Amino acid sequence: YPSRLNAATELIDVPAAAFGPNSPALRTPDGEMWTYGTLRTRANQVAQVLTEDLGLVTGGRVMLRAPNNPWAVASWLGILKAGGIAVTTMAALRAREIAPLARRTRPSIALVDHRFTEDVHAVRDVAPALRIVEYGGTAPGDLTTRAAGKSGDFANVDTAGDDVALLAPTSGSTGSPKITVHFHRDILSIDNTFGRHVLRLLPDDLVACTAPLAFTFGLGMLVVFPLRAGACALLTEAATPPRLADLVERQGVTVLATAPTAYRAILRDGSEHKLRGLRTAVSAGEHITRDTWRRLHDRLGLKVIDGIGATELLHIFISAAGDDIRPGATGRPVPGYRATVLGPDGSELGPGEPGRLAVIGPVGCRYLDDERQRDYVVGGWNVTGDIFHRDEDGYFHYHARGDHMIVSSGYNIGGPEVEAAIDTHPDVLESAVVGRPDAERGAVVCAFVVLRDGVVGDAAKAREIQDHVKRVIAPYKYPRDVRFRTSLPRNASGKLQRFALRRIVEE
Ligand code: 3SK
Repeated sequence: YPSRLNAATELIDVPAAAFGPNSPALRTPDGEMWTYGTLRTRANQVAQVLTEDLGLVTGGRVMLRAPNNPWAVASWLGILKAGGIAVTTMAALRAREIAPLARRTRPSIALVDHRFTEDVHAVRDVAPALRIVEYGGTAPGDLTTRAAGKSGDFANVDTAGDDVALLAPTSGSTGSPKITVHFHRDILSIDNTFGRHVLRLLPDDLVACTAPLAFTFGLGMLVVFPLRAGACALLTEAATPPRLADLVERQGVTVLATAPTAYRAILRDGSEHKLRGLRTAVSAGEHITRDTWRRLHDRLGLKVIDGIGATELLHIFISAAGDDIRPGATGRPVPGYRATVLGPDGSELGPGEPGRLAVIGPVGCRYLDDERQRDYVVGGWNVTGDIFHRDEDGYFHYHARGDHMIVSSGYNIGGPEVEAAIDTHPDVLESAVVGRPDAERGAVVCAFVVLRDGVVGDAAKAREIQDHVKRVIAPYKYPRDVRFRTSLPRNASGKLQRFALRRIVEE
């Protein structure tokens, strides 16, 4: 990569010129359409608002909080153009989850969809100088009104390829989020590896993805890959499986990227015929079983591209497409990456031996001021928490998640974070959370809860605890299964025996 590089130039300015300013770049299910020219102008206007009105300086951090919609994309590109650093946060997060992110990333500005401002205002005590700018509402100084007053001419800030462009939090298994740091060149790298070699979008493609833009899987699928290919992204704020299959059919989606849960749900309700127009389907976020893969293949002739990625590495690093796919295996290292399997002592294991997956490539893990970097990057390898084995042909096969992370419907849910939320309920003495295997969601959060003396653990109390968790942290993390116990299994030194709980739910 050239030493001076602003990723936004390659993501919108160059494509707008190459594919034509009138080519469709973004669509929404209710008929809104932004061309490449419109997106470039609006991203420029956001950059003008940030630098001229809000005093953003190069390297300044801007928090983004919005569901998937065109202004969220324009905001993200505008931040990059202005030489700022985007701090992406999921719209579903609550104040309690945003506060540690704000404390650690220290944004000076937050660009927030007007429906999600309340929780950002609630973190003012940790970020008193934060300027919150809404969009989409009627508040004075709204981003869209400010943008409309700008010329739309902006010369991108001359950043270096290894200047930071993105701070992407990852929930982690410990409850305290890790914040991954990514450069301008990293953003283009994911397209030059997975995008170009595996996904191979075409300018006529319409791409849909259920992941939020704040999850780098969604950012790649809906922004980076389509824009670099001259394709169009369909931005949906919420698309649950039956609606997702309808959307694919009605909108003429040609490329769908979602978690295996969504494919299983579509197969279960028999709406898979609505996916007939798909040219490509991508499954990531969790492992797709051979059975789900086969059923999609047998009914639709689709060869689903499976992939494993990590926020630490921005996107997918093991995958396969077309005739390279071996059903049941995740795939091989994406061109540009090398992968291996490490044993407990850190030595490389041979074919067939399961161990920790380790990867090396153009994007590497850099945590923001976090000692856990030492556990993730060992001897130059990025050591993921996942257990895999490699076969004789170099294909990688998934076994399990190696840490206390529960992957449910493609969402990574840190067990300790859910426990901490449950424990704030006044009737709860203590709790422990594990993943219970689930045919539809891959796993669901199962909570073992010890109540205070005299409190009755019945269905009403379970619902009360579930509602409480939904208020305290992002609702998708709530325990779908709540089981009451008089005590939790502990060893002699008082350490929780989580494996004993796992054994119960796996029975
Ligand atoms: O596999 C994942 O969880 C992932 C994480 C970040 C980006 C992309 C993917 C597929």
